[in-house]
Amino acid sequence: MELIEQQNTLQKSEMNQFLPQRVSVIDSHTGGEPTRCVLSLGVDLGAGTLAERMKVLRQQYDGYRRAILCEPRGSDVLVGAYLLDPSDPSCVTGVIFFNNAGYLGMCGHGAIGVVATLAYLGRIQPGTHRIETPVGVVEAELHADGQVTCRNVPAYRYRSHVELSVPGYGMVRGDIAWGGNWFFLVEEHDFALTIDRVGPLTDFTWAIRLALLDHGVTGADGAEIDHVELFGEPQDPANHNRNFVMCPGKAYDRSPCGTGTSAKMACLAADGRLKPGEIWRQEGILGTVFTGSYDLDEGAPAEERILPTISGSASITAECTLIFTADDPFQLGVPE
Ligand code: PYC
Repeated sequence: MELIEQQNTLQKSEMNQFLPQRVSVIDSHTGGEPTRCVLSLGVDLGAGTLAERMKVLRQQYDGYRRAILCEPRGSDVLVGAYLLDPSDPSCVTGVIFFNNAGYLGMCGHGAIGVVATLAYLGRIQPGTHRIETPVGVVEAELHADGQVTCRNVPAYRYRSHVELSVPGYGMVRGDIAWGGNWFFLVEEHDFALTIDRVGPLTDFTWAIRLALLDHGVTGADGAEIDHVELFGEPQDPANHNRNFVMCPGKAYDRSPCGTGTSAKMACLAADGRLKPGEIWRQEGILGTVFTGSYDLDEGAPAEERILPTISGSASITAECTLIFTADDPFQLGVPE
């Protein structure tokens, strides 16, 4: 308890000068995975690109992330989506995604949650809308029935059949792919992908994550691979596949994971197992489904050839104001 108090005192002295007392948020879930849209933070991140502003947020205001998402106001599974002015005027909004561990370049379920939230707020109508993220512009179509189709950033497989020695589990083979985040994708394993096996699935995927770090296995340019995705047979024969996705902060994705489905389609495309325009129905661990497909831009460099789209829907679950008071010992969240 002493350590927690010391940490909180430190965080408070860093934060008290700028933490607003009230922050408005709208919560939703996409296929079971929650998104908390932050409507305004009242901080000046400068006038740079979204990537530059994300850097300022991370360097100067990181306490906001913990305060908004972590316990006692939130939980490990929440993904935050900070809505801010886009630098590209053709976009309806900019968004910076974050979670209990840090920041996400893109987030598929989160983008669907953002579109549902903008519709709920009356800021958009059915039609196509552009959303700026730190890793590029995402195009989203809001359909009249509330379904959302997102054209993700380009996806690609970086390496295939990578052998990794995972303590306690032996040799594990997987592909490394980018789908807006970096993924290690594993098809060969002995685990049942069912909700009652979440404990062992978490242990296994987290051991893979640590082994990737220990062995220096990375994405392009030394990027950390912070998502691990397992695949198995779908429970519903109408779907092509089922997944379990471990996120960077050790929470598993309750949805089929939009960026993970994009990374999967990039691997299938590279193996000639999914053709452009063909439908891929990815079932998640709760049985919810994202429908994906991809277009091929033959003339683009290898990393930009596969243009994935993901469809799903989100439900609004709360519209509320977070309150931060100076005498709350956990004003800035429970330290990890
Ligand atoms: O849907 O892309 C996604 C995602 C990433 C992490 C959690 N969900």
